[in-house]
Amino acid sequence: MIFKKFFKKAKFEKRESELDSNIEEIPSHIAIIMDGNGRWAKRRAMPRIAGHQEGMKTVRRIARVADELGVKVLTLYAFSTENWKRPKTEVEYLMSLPEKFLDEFLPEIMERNICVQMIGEKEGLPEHTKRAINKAMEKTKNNTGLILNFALNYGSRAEIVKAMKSMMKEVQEGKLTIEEITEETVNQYLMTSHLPEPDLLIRTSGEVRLSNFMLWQLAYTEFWFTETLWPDFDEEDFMEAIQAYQKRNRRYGGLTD
Ligand code: V07
Repeated sequence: MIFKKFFKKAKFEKRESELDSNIEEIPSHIAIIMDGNGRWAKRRAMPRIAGHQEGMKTVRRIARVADELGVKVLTLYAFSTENWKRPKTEVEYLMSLPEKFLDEFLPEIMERNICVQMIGEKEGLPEHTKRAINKAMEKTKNNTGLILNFALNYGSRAEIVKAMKSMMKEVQEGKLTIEEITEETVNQYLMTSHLPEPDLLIRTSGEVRLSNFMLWQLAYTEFWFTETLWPDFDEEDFMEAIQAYQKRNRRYGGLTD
């Protein structure tokens, strides 16, 4: 079984069998707010960038397990439009991470048939960051496995404003009438138009808010929060979140039956 390698310890055997019997309920789209990297470093009296570097290793681990479990889309909030307010050195380091990550992980991404995508304002990113991401997106565009979707320079309200502007432009040009506009129309103008809505949102590090992340898309999503800091988040935590999702889904199923 594909779960075996993530559940070596006996105490997880029960959880493994529960997941096994619910393989059809693995959430198709999981979105994660990867919080707590700075705090992880601070607790170790290390610089914040050490936390970001450790957080990048977690991205690799979780992308692997998501792929193994058959998750279709994994959206990771890597950099918000608010993050530009951080110290210049920290922002510069963060903007070097996509290159670092892809230098090391792109061969495995290709082996695993993973497709790299991005949502957010690419134009606001430094040239070298854009280049690395474009290269990875181009190289993996025909891969049919897991979609590894990075939210970078992303803000949900800005996304909605942009969508409204292009929609209204179409109205102004007579290509769309106000009467025709439905929820599906609005959806088509968002950066996620080609993706299913997230089934499960995970936020690490004990914060319980959305921080301008996928406000429209999360309307029906199950939320799961943990105190665990992102660099400490592991395969078992990820499975625990999926299991909580499956339990809630089963309850809901019972009520509607
Ligand atoms: C970043 C590591 C994870 C914790 C959160 C903040 C720091 C991976 C990427 C990345 C982005 C695009 C891409 C490939 C990899 C990344 C930023 C920060 C800005 F195509 N991790 N990671 N980008 N952190």
